[in-house]
Amino acid sequence: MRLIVESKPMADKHFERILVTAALPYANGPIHIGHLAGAYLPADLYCRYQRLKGRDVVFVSGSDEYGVAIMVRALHEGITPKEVVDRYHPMIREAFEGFGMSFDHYGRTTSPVHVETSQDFFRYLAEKDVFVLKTEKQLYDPKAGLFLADRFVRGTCPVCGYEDAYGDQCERCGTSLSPQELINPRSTLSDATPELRETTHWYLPLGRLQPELERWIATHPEWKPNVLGQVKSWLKEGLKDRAITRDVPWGVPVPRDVAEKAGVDAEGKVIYVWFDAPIGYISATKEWAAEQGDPDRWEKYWRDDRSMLIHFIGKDNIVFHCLMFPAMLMEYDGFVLPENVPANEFLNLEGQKLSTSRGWAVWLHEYLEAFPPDLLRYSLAATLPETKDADFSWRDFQTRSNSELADILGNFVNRTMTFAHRFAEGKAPPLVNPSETDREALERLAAFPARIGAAYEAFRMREAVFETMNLARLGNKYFNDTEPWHTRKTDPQACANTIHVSLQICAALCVLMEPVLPFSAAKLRAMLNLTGVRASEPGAGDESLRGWDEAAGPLLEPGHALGKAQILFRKIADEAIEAQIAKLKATETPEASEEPPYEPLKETITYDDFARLDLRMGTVTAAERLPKSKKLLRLEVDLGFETRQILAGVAQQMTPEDLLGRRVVVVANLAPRKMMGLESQGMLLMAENRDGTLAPLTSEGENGAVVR
Ligand code: B3M
Ligand code: ZN
Repeated sequence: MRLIVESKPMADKHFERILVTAALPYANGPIHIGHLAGAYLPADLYCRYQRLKGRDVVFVSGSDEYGVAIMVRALHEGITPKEVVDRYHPMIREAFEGFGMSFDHYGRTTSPVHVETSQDFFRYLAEKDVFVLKTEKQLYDPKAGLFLADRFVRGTCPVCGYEDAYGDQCERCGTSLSPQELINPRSTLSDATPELRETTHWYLPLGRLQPELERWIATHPEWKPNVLGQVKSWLKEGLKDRAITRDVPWGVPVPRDVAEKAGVDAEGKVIYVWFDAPIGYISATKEWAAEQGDPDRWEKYWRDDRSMLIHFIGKDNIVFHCLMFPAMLMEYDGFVLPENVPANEFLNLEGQKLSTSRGWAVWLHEYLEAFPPDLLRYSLAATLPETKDADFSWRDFQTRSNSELADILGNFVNRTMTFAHRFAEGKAPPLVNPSETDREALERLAAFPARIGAAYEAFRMREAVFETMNLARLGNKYFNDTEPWHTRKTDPQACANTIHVSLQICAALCVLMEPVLPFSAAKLRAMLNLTGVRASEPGAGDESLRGWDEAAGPLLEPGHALGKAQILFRKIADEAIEAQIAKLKATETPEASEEPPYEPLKETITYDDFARLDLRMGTVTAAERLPKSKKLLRLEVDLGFETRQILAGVAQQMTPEDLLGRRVVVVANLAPRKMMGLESQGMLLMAENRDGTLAPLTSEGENGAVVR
């Protein structure tokens, strides 16, 4: 099969097959509507459309199972990274299935094929001398015995002073940082102050590759402006070499032979997740080919320039798919480069940013318990964040479902089926002496496949969906204009013609709505008893069948017997929507659902170590702020046998009144220390909660009593 892509920008290129990828979601949690709207739904719409066109499409994705995101989740839950991905990978895969994501293969990056493929890729580029080795000082946690990846260091942002900035970015002011820039850095693993240690890593020399990347990007002026905008700003800033290995215990190991040749100890070194993850697209294609019983077939999609590669991603992944991965592919000769990267912007929910940690999300597996998948597919597809951020709201979802799917599309199909069964014996009547209105309706119908198709080809999914609904609108208008409820009595042939034309519109709709509404299309297919038509599922692209283009002409022969009528879309009641809104509000947790970690235990001590402390009961008899100090309170504590002056560093958490009169435990044999010109003669014991608040240790014991 030879396919010629009709959309303008690609008019001069001839492709024979299409390889579509959708970003690999991190297997560190379930997925939500934001994921769907960013990459998966548009990719699925595109693939289903292309399959209906009869084109050779392979659609791959998979779970991204390495990287710090997974390690953080594992630490959080107190399980191993492997346990994390084994929990979430099946969950994600099932949610995708439930939404009809028509992957030809959905893989995972812990698969042996993937590990080998990424190691081979790394090895090939290493042997070609593409990489640069650099030995540098990096932050190391001496307590945990680990080099600290960006996310494992927190400290004060040098730009805005936020005390909890990550090593790679300050979440308050958005500045991107390197861990060394943080003030007072600390390890989130152990709270230790990281030290600088030498380590050697492989770098992808993006700086050197920039001119080649620029030349290639210049050949794609047709890319979406939001994508080109980001790419150009990265290029303008000048690409920096990127480390593509890490010292962490979770990832694809750096191949030993490569390390040996370079004279580097491979122990504990893994390939950076953003190097291996996009290779996951290749591994998934390999696994797919093997499943097809044709293991070499993946090369046709990756290493033949008649193959068109399209990456569907969210906007936060642009630099990796438009610059870094293409650079890798360029250096590994013979690979195709992406023909387009139609990245989407972000989806908000009820006017607020989606946030996993705050519970502000609609989880796909939960949605599926309440509503059919097609309703969300439609609602999201109609409002995709294609050029700017978009908002999903439950009310809008209800309106789209009720006023568009049920009232326009469902209603048109329902009227047509009812008339056909009641007044045409459940068959498609022949068209005899069609009126001007009949002919015009058929002519206008004929234009739809090309019009909707052009929108899909140009990645304008919203427009494609809008045009699809316009065909149902056309159907309703035609039905109203021809008034078959009158002609049924006055002019039976005119009524039969209305039924004929309406059924042809239903059949065309059945094909044309399938990308966005695959489950309902299958229902409609059964209702119409429509056979001999291609499906949009993987492997269903039989060329001898009728498909997208044939939807322009009549799909139903006169005399064709219809199936039973069913309801396509049920209306959503207000209560069902209110329940969703209430649920969202209820699960919304305050900002810090990312709960502060428990402090790790200190090393074991003997009883003798403990017995060296002299702890005594005392009563706070005076407490005051020190005018020049933000942190210190000056206390007087009565120990029974004497009174001590103690400077306590608690002024940010407590007022003098909080402590005055309290019975407290004092470390009585702590060496005195001068602070702000005053001597502190001991220390109060306090419990420090994980949120940083303090509670003094107290007891009923008399002043001077020994605590042991
Ligand atoms: N897992 C990041 C993300 O989920 C990453 C994408 C990989 S695509 C090769 O946004
Ligand atoms: Zn900041």
